[in-house]
Amino acid sequence: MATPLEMWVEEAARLTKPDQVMYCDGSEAENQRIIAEMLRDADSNALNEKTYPNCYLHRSSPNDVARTEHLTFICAPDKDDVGPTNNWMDPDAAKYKIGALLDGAMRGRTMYVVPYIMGPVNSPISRAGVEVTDSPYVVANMRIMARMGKVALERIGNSRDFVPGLHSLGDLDPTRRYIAHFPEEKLIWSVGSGYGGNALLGKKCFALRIASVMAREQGWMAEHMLILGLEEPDGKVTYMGAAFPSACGKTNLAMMVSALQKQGYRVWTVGDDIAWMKIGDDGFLHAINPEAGFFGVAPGTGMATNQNVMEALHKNTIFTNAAMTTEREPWWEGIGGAPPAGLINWKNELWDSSKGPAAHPNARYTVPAHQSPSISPKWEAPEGVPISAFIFGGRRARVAPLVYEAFDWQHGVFVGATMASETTAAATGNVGIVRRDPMAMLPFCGYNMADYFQHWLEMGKRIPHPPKIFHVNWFRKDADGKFLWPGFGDNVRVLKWILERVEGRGGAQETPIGYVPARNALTLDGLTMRAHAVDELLRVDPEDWEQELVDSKEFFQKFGERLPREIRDEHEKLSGRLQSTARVTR
Ligand code: OXD
Ligand code: MN
Repeated sequence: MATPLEMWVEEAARLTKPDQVMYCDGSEAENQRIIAEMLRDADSNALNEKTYPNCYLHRSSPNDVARTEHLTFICAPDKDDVGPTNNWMDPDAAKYKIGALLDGAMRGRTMYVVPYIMGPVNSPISRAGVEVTDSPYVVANMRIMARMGKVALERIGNSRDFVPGLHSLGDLDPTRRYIAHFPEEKLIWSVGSGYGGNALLGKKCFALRIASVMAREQGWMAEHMLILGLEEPDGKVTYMGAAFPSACGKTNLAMMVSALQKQGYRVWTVGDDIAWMKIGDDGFLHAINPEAGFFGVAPGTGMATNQNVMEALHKNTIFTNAAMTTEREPWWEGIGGAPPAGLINWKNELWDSSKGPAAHPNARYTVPAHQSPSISPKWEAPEGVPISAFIFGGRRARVAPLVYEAFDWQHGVFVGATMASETTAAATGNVGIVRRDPMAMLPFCGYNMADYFQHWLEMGKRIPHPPKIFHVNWFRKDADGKFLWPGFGDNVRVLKWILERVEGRGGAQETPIGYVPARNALTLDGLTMRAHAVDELLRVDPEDWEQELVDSKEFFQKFGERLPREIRDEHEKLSGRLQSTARVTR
């Protein structure tokens, strides 16, 4: 008798009509065959075997270089369940419309069946998925990003306990591109794109959009968060989850070489993008990283900004839309040094400065997580790691101070819900526009965000030892437009203050928006910063915050009556605190 998995694969094959169907076992021999298939495509190259063994460069279609949020849909029967921040399609209408594009889409191609596990193989928090795809590039990436093949097939066995995902490159025409999620069925359909965030279905589609729905139904959390451990001089490690919008430095923070390493503060990486969290028997929220690799933004990454990932990238890595040197090594802006002569840009042309950046601003690397020297010894712990702090953050030239702590969980949920950030190249559209991005989940929440805020509020009541909640902003600028804070390895100074607050130490000063570090509470030795820059970094300007309240109110109005009362209350409380501060200072 066919298993549920086989039956679903047959159904997908009946629709897409591939020439052949190949079940992937995840073995090295199979990987080499898949890579050979990928290289047959003119847009993929093997890199220098000496300096980058087993590394490849893939160039995508120039119209397919980032996530396409306007083509991403949540398909639930009731539009209100999807909410005002998601694109909605009726499930039957979506099946009809996208089904027509998938009909025969794999003719002349192989359908690869990729069973995978999101999370450590033996973790009770992990979940299985099966992606069928006609792209060998996707298979090779999935093998890095998830535990793929035989292990997953064994876990799934005869059960129906997996999230099915059907992916086809289609004809890569953006007018025939859809990334559709069916939360009721826990099903994903993606057609017309080979870009990671649209095509590696375990990542954004399953581990965030579908998992966020499962998490709400089942009482856990699926968040767009890195997970790091901060080690203190006595060897104790405290774990934190941090949510930042795409391309705001999550990977760099998670893999940071600490500026306070000599003083015994070291950062360990558990994950760089996604956290799945459940309440453990000890009353703490326990987090696993559902992924097995890092799909990170390459431009801006160099020895000075992320030494750990640079060391990790020299083997078994797939680069996407990077430039290539005459030595067949990958290159991008920010890797260090001037562009070498003879550079081939991401469009496979001989580069010169008139052609813009040599690497696409959203060029990526896909690298196995265990290759990072910073990988935590606990990164595959089946029980996950206990989380003591949540950190929200964004890219804000103004308004938000370097760091502040929420008064309590409910206020912290409000802080997360009012998060905003300047947009980046990780999604198509304008770059540098401030947009509201609650908990960095705006593009990734699989249901109505008002209900998502409610879920956060409920979780706070259920977690006996909830994480303390903080907000950071590494990107504040002075009047001349220069960054006030050095960022990168120096961000550990902020993590150290957060740790001290978690431990009940750490001086703080109360402001209307929360607690900021007291004067001298941040460890700044070894940093040459102008004295007033620190004051400027921690300044809370009531006028800026009044404006912020106007903007967030406008955003919240979209949710109408569905917005939780607690969020409205926090809004009013903040408004009251700002007004009384203004009265005192006037
Ligand atoms: C990512 C993203 O790729 O958030 O992680 O876009
Ligand atoms: Mn992300």
